Amino acid sequence: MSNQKSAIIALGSNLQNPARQIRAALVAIAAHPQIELERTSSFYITEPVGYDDQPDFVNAVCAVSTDLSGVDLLAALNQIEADFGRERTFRNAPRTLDLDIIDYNHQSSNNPHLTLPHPRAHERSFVMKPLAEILPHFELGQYGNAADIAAQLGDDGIRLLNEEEQ
Ligand code: PH2
Ligand code: MG
Ligand code: MG
Repeated sequence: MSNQKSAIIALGSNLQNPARQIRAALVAIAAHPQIELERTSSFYITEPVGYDDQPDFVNAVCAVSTDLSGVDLLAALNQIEADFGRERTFRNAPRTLDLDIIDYNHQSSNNPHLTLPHPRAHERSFVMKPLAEILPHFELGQYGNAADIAAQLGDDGIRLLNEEEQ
């Protein structure tokens, strides 16, 4: 592939066997002809943020390279979400699969459809902890490196998925 860009994608699920959804989503991402999966974090069990009355999530982060533009990468991820039966009901609602672009080639964008870096990633340990695991020195926009941001957020409400739970 020519003109490769790097991107960070956060994965989340809290319906219909979340760990299986995340594993299958990684397979779907890797199978896309224009996306190469470079690194994948461990899976984490995380308490819901924003809307509490829903099951815990499984979250993970992956690093990819791609020759897609940011907007085309978003469209590809939205298509995978739809393939996994994602229904969009209300903000922060439970979901079979959520794929969010956290960073695209270290670009900044105010496009309301694709704000870069992701405007809330630095506040969310369920994104920063797995990102710090795979790329501790990753510089997330103006917010500093992943390891420092994750350390500041702490470990409340997040733990590694046990092997028996996979
Ligand atoms: N995603 C949200 C809102 N709240 N909480 C957790 N723990 N994990 C998520 O992936 C998540 C969330 C919106 O996309
Ligand atoms: Mg999200
Ligand atoms: Mg999303």
